Amino acid sequence: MYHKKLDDFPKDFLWGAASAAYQIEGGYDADGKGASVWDNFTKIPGKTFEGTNGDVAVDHYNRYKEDVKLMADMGLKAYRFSVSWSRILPEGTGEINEAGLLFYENLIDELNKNHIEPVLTLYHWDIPQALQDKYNGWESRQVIEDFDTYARVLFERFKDKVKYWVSFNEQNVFTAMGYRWEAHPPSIPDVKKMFEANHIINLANAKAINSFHEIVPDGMIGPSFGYGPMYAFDCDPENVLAELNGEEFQNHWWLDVYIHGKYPKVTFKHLDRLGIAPTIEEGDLALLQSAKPDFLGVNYYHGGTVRANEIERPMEKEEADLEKSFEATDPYLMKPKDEQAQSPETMMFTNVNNPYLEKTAWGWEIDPVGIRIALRRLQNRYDIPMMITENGLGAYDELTDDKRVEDDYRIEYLKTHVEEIQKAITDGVDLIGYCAWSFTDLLSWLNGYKKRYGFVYIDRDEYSEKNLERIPKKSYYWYKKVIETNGREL
Ligand code: BGP
Repeated sequence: MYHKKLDDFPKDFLWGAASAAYQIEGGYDADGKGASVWDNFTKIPGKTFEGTNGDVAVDHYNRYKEDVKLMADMGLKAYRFSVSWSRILPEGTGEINEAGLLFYENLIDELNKNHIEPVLTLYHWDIPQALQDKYNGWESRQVIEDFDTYARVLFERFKDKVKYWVSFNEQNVFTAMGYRWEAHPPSIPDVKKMFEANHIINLANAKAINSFHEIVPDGMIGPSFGYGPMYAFDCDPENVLAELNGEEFQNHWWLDVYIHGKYPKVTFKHLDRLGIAPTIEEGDLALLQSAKPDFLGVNYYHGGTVRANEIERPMEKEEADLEKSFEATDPYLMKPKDEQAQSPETMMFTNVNNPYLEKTAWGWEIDPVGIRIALRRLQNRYDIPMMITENGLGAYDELTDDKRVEDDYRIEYLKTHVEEIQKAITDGVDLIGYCAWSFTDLLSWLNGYKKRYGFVYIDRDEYSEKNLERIPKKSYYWYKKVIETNGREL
């Protein structure tokens, strides 16, 4: 849609920035904190870049006041952060660690005092190690109860201080990274387990949302989903079908459950035929349907381009051979079932390069129009208020001798994305806020400290904590202006 004149951003638009506990806090065992799976995983040789971990991270645990001061000076309207479960319940369940609660309470008070809306994420990937040891974490239904207990502690304590809550961060990412790609804990390559654990997380999400509505009736809660819109490689109908498959398998598989409480039929049937669909017990669907998020958090970095997999269109000879060796040409018979089950998307689509898009230094596509497409598709399908809970550029930054960071590339990235967001709002999308990733530089889960995202440079690297000095980058002053003018000056 072409607009001659764009709408203004809503008057109370939440211009924000985001972070996650493990990536910024440090203080990994301070004041009674228990270990999380990330505390242990990062110590396994070879798992992270140069063996980096979050033991100290950017020391936000000790320097939160200084960080909030920088936010306030910038005029930030919202700050999204996550709570570390094992700071609150060191064993995951049982005894509450008051010192842990107090840390977050002080942070929240500091934010409120400075008129910065806290956006609290309950879970950003750091389940207590104790629960992993006790019953394999997200693989056991016991975790539904335990997560609810943890969430209730926070709801009760902060119900009058925090209005916006995120339940789970990027469930699609942490389940796939943990159970398919061995890149995150628990590092178990088992697709069946991934779908089982994912279903249990859906139930935990639903139960916690219901508890929230009981305890914090005036607040708003929703999951943050890592959404990447799928594009068809071209208008070959086979490729359009592949796009449909990709969108359903990669996105609707989670989003339909969050918003409508049910799994998309085609993907469910596909997974069922491969023997990897989740086990649905009596009462599960009723629970999923009873929980309605108040908004959807959207983390947007890039989408993906797909075309039909060759397997769907066998060559003549292969086809003939197949007919000989199988009674039917059912594609499900082409490979042994358990092999297919390891990569269930093979039959649905294959990822290809998008020739129209440039990439970051880490190979992520840069696609500002994609954020508008994402918002439009989500508005269209789910019709729910949304908040961009992450969006940003990971880049190498250089600190000059006179302590400046001229990150014009980051400004360009954010500016082009915010422009597309404004178009989406003008189209009619209901967007309540935008949280850039991230406020300060922080630990990139697998890429150490050189893949930087922040508005504020942190003087440390993989090899030394140096002095952890905070240095606002050029983008910090750019965003300050954006906020001041409510997006009129980009
Ligand atoms: C998202 C995570 C964030 C953050 C971001 C950038 O998936 O929710 O926690 O890490 O990606 O990722 P990376 O640090 O790998 O570049």
